[in-house]
Amino acid sequence: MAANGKAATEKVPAVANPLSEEPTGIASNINYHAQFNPHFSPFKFEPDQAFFATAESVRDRLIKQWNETFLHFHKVDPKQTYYLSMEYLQGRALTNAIGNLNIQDAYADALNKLGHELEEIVEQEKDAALGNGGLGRLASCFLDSMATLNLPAWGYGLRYKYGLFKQRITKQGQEEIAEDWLEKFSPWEVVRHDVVFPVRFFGRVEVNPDESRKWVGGEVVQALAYDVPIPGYKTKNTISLRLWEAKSCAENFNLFLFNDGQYESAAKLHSGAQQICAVLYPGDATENGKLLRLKQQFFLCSASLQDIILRFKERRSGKGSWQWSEFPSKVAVQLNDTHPTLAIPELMRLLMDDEGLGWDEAWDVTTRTIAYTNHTVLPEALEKWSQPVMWKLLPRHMEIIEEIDKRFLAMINASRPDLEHKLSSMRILDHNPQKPVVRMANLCVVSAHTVNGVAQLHSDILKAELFADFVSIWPTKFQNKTNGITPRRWLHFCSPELSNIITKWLKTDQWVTNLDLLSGLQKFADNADLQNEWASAKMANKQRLAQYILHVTGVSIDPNSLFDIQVKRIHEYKRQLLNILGAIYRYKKLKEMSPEQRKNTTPRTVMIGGKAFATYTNAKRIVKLVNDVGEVVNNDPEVNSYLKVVFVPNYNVSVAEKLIPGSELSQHISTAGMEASGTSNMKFALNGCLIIGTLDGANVEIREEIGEDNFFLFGARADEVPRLRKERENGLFKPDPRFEEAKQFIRSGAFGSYDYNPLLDSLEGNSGYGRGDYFLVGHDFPSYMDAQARIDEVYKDRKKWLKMSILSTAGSGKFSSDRTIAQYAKEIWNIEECRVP
Ligand code: HBZ
Repeated sequence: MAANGKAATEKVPAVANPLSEEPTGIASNINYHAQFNPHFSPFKFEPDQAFFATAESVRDRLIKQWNETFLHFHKVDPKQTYYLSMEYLQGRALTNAIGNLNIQDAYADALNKLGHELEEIVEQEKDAALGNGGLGRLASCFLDSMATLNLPAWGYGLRYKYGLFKQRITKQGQEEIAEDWLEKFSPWEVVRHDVVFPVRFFGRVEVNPDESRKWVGGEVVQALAYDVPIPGYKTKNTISLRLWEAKSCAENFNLFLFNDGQYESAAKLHSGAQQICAVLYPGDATENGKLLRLKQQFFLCSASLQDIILRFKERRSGKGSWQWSEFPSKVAVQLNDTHPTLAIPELMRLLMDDEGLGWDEAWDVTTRTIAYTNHTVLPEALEKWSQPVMWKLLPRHMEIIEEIDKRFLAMINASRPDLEHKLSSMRILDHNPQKPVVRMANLCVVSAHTVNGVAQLHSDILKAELFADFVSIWPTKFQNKTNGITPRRWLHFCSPELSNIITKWLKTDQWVTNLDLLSGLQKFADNADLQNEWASAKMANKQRLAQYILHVTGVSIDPNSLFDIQVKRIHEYKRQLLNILGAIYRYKKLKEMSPEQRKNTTPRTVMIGGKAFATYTNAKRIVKLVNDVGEVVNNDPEVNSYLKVVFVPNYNVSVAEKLIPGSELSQHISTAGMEASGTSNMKFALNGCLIIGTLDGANVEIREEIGEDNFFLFGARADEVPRLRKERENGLFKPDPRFEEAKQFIRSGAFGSYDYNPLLDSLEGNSGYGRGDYFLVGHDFPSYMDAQARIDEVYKDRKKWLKMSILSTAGSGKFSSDRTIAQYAKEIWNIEECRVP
């Protein structure tokens, strides 16, 4: 039943006019889907059903643009980019789709006619969380920009049944629950039963009389395509995210065994195939389910490359004769970190064994096609695959990798004898007898035409450290592409109030696709009218956020307090522990103050959210600590009007869309040199939120852009970190008394009886990463607290704070993913706009 209590389906006729732009026509079309969708009873029209019907009606119009885009690309046959990523964090799609199509108002009216509110319907959608964190969300922002810039580009990924887990907070801390995002179905995907490719595992290599080779035997799994439309903003161009699902073929079901009553054996190959896309790999540097993960990676690479090659042939054959050497002028493949590295030997195999090219020709095509992005310097996140496992699963690919390694070795020996002593660390194959492995990053660096980092500092570190020896061989191979975020999702749609104010003051809405225009706000930063409008938009967002926090945690927070937020994966290098230790110290001092003294402090609400990997013990302890601190502080009537500490449960894309617009201060406080870029820092800054941060990742560039006076800087610089760690090891570190006091307060049991000693011990002596306080929480604590004290003071000066807030937004133009993608297009992919007329 509709929200207004009437069976709305009776009032509005069901007419399928998928392209109607006015509310009545849209309402009819929604109604049509509500009545004829086989998944629901036509007699009900409750919010979830209304969501699916609305989404399907939007999909109708997307499909039209999508087909036109596909046909246009086919006709023009431009060079096209294929983005290969094991992760996409798409979040919800409805607001984004109607926003990009510029039909939000008509849809809101249409839903009203049907007795629903758009805001309520939007909340029915489950997040598509096919990613772990920053790397996956970056891929999704990139797709939005590729479509918006009218670039011929597609994404390829895997259709996991279970994406990132749902986080539930209990007395014990974090609990992980499988999240079935496809529980009902996804209204956005279109299954392509005609797009199926075989993917082989295991088996053996046969050598033919002419020395050519063939990979045979083993198991074959079918890759079935599901396409998700990705609309650009105010353009017809709608590109594809093609997600592969693994299927078994009927021959793999053993009817003989089944009839013999051996049901499990009969279905063994079948269920093996289903496992491949069952769950997203729990990323962020962990050891897990190695063989399955390797299978997933190969599955993505093999299916995608077969598809790409087929499309290349189809498009070329329409143009008369063609040659394989043209492939790199028609195809660019970008590897999102090393996870799809197997695309390199797989492309070589397809070209040599299936298409009959010789090594040199295949190598030339492959290396001119593939480029690689690195997203981390953390040693534990650099992928290394066991050689024996690889020989078993992918024998032909290991032959090819051996040959690449052999030729690389020969090249060095012939041309760079000075690097001979470096060869053992530069080689692709590490023949350490205890643990022989394939170094995937080295395979990428040797084979890709371009290697890039994701922020200037990170790219510099890659060149100076991780890949320094390779730089001396190929100095021009290495680039920087500072990350970006889509301004559509991360400002225009998630904060319509602020977006309207910006449009009003800039007298144009062009900033939505040309974010540099935001700099036009600089000259109004002191303007009292703008400041008042800005403050009231921020306040509205804070109030909405406060309602949300109350709803999900039961904690009531004061919208007049400073909203201080840190949301990201929980990891020791991201230093949520530094944040909570600071909050604990603040709490202790508040307790020691007189009521009069407290009145002079700046009231704060500290919000921390993020998921910890299930077996990362210290990360889970941090989650528990934040919750325990919140329990004590929020229930302490003496101080709880001056400080609240809230753990925001189940942080994901749609939660971020609620938090970021309501933020005033956000924390990006990783140990310098460890966060490759960070992207939430950009989202917060864009929304007028001030940053407290270290000189790490993209913080460096954000500070440059918005001005150092508008950034609360603290902590060691990346180039000081090695020395500080040494000093610490040698017992030369003298802790700040405030740091000792905060830790001691936890040890005293102020936050309950849970044993936090193992966590606190990681900040002392010889533990953690083998050395005490590897992440330098102790070293940075005093400068962090000093920066926090500056923040408290500045916040009291409303005008100054608002000016800094406006300047943050004004200085964020560089961090549009449109800028990032335009740079990839020009400087790496060599592709051009291909706009649907
Ligand atoms: O990529 C992140 C970086 O930590 C962050 O600084 C950067 O902004 C972002 C986009 O460039 N890296 C990840 O998110 N990494 C993973 O999620 C990951 C996933 C699977 C793995 C290893 C890491 O096996």
